[in-house]
Amino acid sequence: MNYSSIQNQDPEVYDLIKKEEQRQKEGLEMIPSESYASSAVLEAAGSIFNNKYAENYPGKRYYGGCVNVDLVERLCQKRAREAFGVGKEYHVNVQPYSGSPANLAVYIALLDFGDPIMALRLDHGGHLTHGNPINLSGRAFRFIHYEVDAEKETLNYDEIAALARERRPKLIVSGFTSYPRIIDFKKMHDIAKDVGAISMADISHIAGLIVGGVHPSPFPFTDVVTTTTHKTLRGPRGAMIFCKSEYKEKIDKGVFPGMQGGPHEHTIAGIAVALKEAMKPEFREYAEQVVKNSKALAASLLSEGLKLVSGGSDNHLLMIDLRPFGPGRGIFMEKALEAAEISVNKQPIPNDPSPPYYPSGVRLGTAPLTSRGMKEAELEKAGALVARIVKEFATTEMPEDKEKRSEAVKEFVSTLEDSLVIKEVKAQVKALATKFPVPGID
Ligand code: DSN
Repeated sequence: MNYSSIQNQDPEVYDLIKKEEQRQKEGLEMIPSESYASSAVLEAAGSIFNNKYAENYPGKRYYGGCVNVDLVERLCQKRAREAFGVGKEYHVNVQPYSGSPANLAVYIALLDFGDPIMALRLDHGGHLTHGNPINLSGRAFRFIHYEVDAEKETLNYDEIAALARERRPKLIVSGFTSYPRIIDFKKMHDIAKDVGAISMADISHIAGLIVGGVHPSPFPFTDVVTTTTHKTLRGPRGAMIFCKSEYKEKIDKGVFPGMQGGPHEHTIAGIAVALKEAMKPEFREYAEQVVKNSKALAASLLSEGLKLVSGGSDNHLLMIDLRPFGPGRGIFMEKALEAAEISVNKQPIPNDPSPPYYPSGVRLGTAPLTSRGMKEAELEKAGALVARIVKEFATTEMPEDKEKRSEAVKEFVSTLEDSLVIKEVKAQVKALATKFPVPGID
């Protein structure tokens, strides 16, 4: 990317962009909700479509001068249908600013406040907008949470069906934020239909895997499908809502004017570019490699004696269960790995004894490294580096006293600078990372 104008006009922001470039190049980005967008996607998302107001939908805007944004939005909608292999039986709204407003727009469009909705519990892999009490979704609707199986830590469709029959929700959400296994969207849809509920799939994490043909699709049966566009799909930070045609009017009204004002047409242009890229054969290869890389990473971590939620991964992500070391240690691992330039995020795991800010797991994903061209050998190496840090630092105890936790984290971080293990791993991380170009940077 060429940042010469920023360099001339705003050296402070320019310096931060350059530092972030360096961080993204020299480190191992392993956060499963992230990936690298191409230069073409970044150019479109940074384009002069940024300047245009265009409330409402193509052909019926509240502003003049929408000739080009109408075309770009329609192009994006057409490509979205093509990429996901759906016909006119589905409408797609490409205006949601991101995944959270997309999910909330669906709820307010199709339900009344207080209506019952079923979704997966947050610490079992669900998202904040899947009814967490501190999120608007959980405050405005009556969520009934299902769980993963206590032993296998995977979805138990019989239990979900029984809960649905007992509680009669009006909408059932499948699709998750932190679930490392294949989701049977057809079963989830059938469970919803059995109780007269709307089926909704939030495919934000796995959209790229679905387009790439390595995860079963929620189409052509699921009533409503939401997705962000910036995770495995590698677009700009935005979202889309697919719905069966019968819900078109309500969904469009739910997004605008129900939830949002003017759409971000520059983002929509970027999504259009990303969708074109996602239909190329190279994208399918990338999606296949993402899954192979997750399996290689899982095998590497397991061979180091670490425990993984559900025992492994079928998609782009996995979670290390740190409970064998003790509860609440995810934050220590996130900090220690960050000190070695490996980016992961602390993550609640099923039946976590600790709260979400001090959870007992870390979550890792393979999409960013795969988009740099890394394969199984590199992911095995990355797994060994992660395991070295975990085994060295996960023995640090998290105080039971809530008041003492933040101080314990500060103290822990202060010890990392002089750690020889961190220094060694960081050098190996840099050697591994810098062998591979970064889309959008190099
Ligand atoms: N917060 C995102 C994630 O990291 O999974 C989902 O919105």
